[in-house]
Amino acid sequence: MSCKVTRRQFLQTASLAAASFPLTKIVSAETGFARTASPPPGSFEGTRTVTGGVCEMCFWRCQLVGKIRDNRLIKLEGNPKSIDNGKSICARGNAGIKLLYDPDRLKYPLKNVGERGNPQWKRISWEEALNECGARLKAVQEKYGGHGIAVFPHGSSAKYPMDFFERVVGTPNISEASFFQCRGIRDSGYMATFATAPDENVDMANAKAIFLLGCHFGENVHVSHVKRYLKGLEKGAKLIVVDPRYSASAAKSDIWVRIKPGTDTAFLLAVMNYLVERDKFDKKFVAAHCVGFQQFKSGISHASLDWAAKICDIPVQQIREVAELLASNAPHVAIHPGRHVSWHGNDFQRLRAQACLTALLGAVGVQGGFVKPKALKVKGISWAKGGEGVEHNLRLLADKYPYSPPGTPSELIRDACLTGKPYPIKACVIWGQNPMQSIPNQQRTMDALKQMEFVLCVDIMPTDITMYADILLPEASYLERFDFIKTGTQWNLADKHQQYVAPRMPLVDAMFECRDGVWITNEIAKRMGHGDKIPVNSLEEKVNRELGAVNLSIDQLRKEEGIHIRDGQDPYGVADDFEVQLYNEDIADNGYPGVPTYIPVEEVPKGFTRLVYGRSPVHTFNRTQNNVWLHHAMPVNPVWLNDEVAEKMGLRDGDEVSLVNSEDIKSTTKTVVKVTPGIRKDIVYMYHGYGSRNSLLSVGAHAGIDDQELITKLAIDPETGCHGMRNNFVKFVKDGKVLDIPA
Ligand SMILES: Nc1nc2c(c(=O)[nH]1)N[C@H]1C(S)=C(S)[C@@H](COP(=O)(O)OP(=O)(O)OC[C@H]3O[C@@H](n4cnc5c(=O)[nH]c(N)nc54)[C@H](O)[C@@H]3O)O[C@H]1N2
Ligand SMILES: Nc1nc2c(c(=O)[nH]1)N[C@H]1C(S)=C(S)[C@@H](COP(=O)(O)OP(=O)(O)OC[C@H]3O[C@@H](n4cnc5c(=O)[nH]c(N)nc54)[C@H](O)[C@@H]3O)O[C@H]1N2
Ligand code: SF4
Ligand SMILES: [Mo]
Repeated sequence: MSCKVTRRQFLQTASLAAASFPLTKIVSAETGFARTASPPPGSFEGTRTVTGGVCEMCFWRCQLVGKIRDNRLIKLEGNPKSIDNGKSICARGNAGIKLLYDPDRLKYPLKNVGERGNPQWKRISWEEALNECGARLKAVQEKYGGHGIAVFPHGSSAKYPMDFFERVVGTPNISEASFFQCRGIRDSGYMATFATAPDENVDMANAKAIFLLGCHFGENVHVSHVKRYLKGLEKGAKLIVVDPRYSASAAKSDIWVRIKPGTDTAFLLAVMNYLVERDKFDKKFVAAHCVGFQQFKSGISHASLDWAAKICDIPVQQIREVAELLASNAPHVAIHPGRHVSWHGNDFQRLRAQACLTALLGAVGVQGGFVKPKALKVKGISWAKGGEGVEHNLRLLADKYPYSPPGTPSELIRDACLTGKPYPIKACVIWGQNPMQSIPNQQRTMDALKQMEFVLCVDIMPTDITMYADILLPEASYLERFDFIKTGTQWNLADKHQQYVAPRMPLVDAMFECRDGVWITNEIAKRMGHGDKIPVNSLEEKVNRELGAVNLSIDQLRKEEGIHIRDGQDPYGVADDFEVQLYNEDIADNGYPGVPTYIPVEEVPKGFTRLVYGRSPVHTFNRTQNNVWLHHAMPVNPVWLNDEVAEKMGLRDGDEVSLVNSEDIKSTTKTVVKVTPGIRKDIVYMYHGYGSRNSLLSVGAHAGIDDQELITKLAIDPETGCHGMRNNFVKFVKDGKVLDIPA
């Protein structure tokens, strides 16, 4: 397959859908907002441009400008000054307008006068809401201690409240989705190998070969990252994609390895063993930087091509081809570390193997390889430390998960909630996370929430999780608030290395009664008796003081169109003391394999198929489901089914189905079948984030199937405590009849 793709053609795929939806118009009785599905008017006459926006439709934080007419934001664009995303933003970034003016947004504080999970909302004043939050959180703290509270944060605005609960209230039960269901294992796996976390800064733009394990760029979209990938392809890099599905990246690949899910570590071990046995590894790099080579070599010596081919269900020849292609392009190979890596509960070992492969190829600190470009550090101002300390940390108490990412594994928190051991957890603060859809086994989440004495949610939309709040507070959206200071680097410009600083500045004033997170946290802190410890009085002051520490200010940034650019440093080169633990003694001492090891995952039971999920190119998880532009681009999440299997089952493209899993949990909503040769016969695939159950979402509710509803079997990664989510098995239900999946 060729990889002759231009950047334009590629970005078209993502933007096409967003541009071609039908015209519909719904007017909300409550706000009078028109919900038009039409694109913004083509002419921007009479608009003024506001700079300083930073997108948070996802967490890549592209820099934005907004076009404003009649006090209304009518268009978002990439900030032309940006050396990161440039003028480009993705379909989701564009559609931020429709989040801002979504009639269903949370507008004022609400109190649940019904039940958790089946709420009835009563509008209350901020004063009443904050008094209740303060009093009830304080009561739980007094009765159970700081560790009687759990926090589920996500996103830039959640850091300040998270620090308050951790450092001042003494809450060790903090679980971020980005760590325990996303990329935490990657960071831990690389830390245990390279002593540094990878970021995604692998130098794809300058690589001769790019190796993607499960990453599917084009569906997974982070603008500047995708640009680096495309730049590499345009310059002729070979592309290897390991994926059970013919993904957007597989479609551009030179080698597509249609691997059996869960077996990637076996594949990596065989590639590495082949390189070692044939002396095709970087001996100089290994001698200079790697420890434990002999143990490593003997530890992987069983991994023959035949052994792996059988386990991975792929041709022997293909593994050899991959190894040869990597070796012949080394060291300029980009072994991508991945991002969502919580797959099967055997993931830490796979991430270690990926890091080891990178080292064997000497692909560190070189063009095309693993690099660590240095961005300017802007230190955040936050609460001073001084809570109860770590002795109550669940993770430490249980003496479990020595390689856990920062925070506490979500499962340990739910265990404590449900058993009261080692201590009860009786209040919960959920801020920018939707644990209903981000954490597997929804029943356990519901049960954990139901036993709480108090649940606070701070969000911008009504979602599946907000239905469990006692008090629900409306935060200002990312277009209406100061916030996070984004820093980064650009090292692909011809001989020029640059870095930038871009604080989030509001493009419009906050609407309704929405308030920012610093204000909300401070007001709660005062009412919990911690007013004396407040580190900063407003979000604007916080950002201004943080900028001050690097000789900048909000005023200065306004003059600089929202982005300050400085000279950067050459990211290439390897420090003399950079050390790679091919064999990690500490891991072995903790009772886990010290050499990367393949651990088999549960096989698909007869009559079922494995449920696999991933990113939709036009949505971010669940958070964008009510966005009318994005909804029109992809209203449901079709379930991909292999064509031969479909034929045997009598299913046709577009058939309406629901799914039932091997624990007899049935999806509460339906979707359609997508029949395709581009998927293995032993899996089905769907986009994550659909199937919201909150009826207040007038666009997104009940559209498509929520994959998380069907992910009930837990697979905990033994080294890290993170959740593996791809060991669940389903059957189809059509017209009320359960259909077995043929062998
Ligand atoms: N089954 C399954 N589970 C997964 C994944 C998967 O693919 N499949 N993906 C995993 C990954 S990679 C990740 S990163 C996580 C994502 O997990 P989450 O970040 O929890 O994802 P969302 O479901 O989008 O929920 C986000 C919540 O934050 C709210 N929100 C959005 N913006 C703001 C804001 O500015 N302020 C506040 N206060 N709230 C806001 C949204 O309305 C929503 O309620 O999920 C993980 N879990
Ligand atoms: N459009 C869009 N882009 C996003 C996001 C978004 O919500 N929307 N979210 C961002 C975030 S927070 C994250 S973490 C990243 C996630 O993006 P990725 O890290 O790319 O993760 P997923 O989307 O979960 O990846 C799913 C891919 O893995 C393949 N796969 C499934 N099982 C296996 C297996 O066992 N082995 C192999 N080799 N492959 C397998 C699937 O077929 C699919 O192609 O995307 C980021 N970018
Ligand atoms: S990748 Fe898209 S959604 Fe994410 S920050 Fe950039 S423009 Fe926004
Ligand atoms: Mo993620």
